[in-house]
Amino acid sequence: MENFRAGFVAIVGRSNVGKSTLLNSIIGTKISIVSPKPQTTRIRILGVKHIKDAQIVFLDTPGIQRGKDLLTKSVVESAVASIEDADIVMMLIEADSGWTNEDRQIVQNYIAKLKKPTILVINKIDKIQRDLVLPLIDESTKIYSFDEIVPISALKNINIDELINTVKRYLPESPPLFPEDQTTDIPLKLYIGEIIREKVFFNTHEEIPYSVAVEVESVREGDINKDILFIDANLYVEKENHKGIIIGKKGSMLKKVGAQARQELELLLNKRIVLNLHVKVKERWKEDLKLLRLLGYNQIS
Ligand SMILES: Nc1nc2c(ncn2[C@@H]2O[C@H](COP(=O)(O)OP(=O)(O)OP(=O)(O)O)[C@@H](O)[C@H]2O)c(=O)[nH]1
Ligand SMILES: [Mg+2]
Repeated sequence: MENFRAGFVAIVGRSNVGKSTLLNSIIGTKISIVSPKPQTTRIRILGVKHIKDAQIVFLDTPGIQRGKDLLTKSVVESAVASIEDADIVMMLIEADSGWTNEDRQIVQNYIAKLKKPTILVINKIDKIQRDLVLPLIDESTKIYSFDEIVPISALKNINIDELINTVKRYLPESPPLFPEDQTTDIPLKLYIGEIIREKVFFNTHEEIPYSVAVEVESVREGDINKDILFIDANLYVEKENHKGIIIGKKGSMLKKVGAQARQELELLLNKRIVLNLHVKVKERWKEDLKLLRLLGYNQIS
């Protein structure tokens, strides 16, 4: 194990810059859910990249945001804890929007203080003209003394290997931290809940996706056919009228969410899935510490 390198890399940045897309692209499988809406990720998601002579443990974090409810605070706390735990910080910005005030504040409030090796990743370069990349790199060097700046497209898989090799150079010498066959640490129930939540994010709008939390109550193999998984999940919403929207006309919305989740889970888990979704109103679930812990949203205290 001489010369082996291993360490933690926190993937941070404001909402919607493509952190989860990048994690999935690096690991090569869907570990973290993705959506076009901000504030998709609510928990720290770990993905292990095994490469020659090294192991990189990536921590996908929720977008850093402002908010008063306990959910938002817990979510941001988990992002900050990941930054603090990490050996290396990988900050993402979006090429098309360039540096926003929010991005600058993240540098100021969370990154500059820590003095850890920090790699700036300029994501979504597929959305801008090539000749705009260099000026953006130039601007970035004036904002903070990043150790490296790597332009990529997480969605189109551009420059991902270059990014991995760059990260590798900053890893400390260490024996492997995870067994060779492990790529994540997310418990199955939480993973299934995330996939269901992703379908809610895709199909609902305005405040509805943010009103929903998913609790997977049970996952059971068939007694005779072990290739079938029976899954029961609760969708908690904040208000009675949200319940109506999630269920939809004659149950159409719930059917759509259920069918999409089932299809994807069948592919991801390579099993046949029987999925039962139940919608329940739980006012102020975002303030319910016990429930937040049960849902995996409070990973700190
Ligand atoms: N064109 C383009 N779109 C991208 C790229 N990377 C991510 N996206 C899109 O950006 C949106 C947000 O992606 P996510 O990966 O969910 O972003 P995130 O930073 O994890 O967002 P939060 O979890 O809400 O903080 C999705 O619609 C992605 O498909 C990219 O390289 N190019
Ligand atoms: Mg995310």
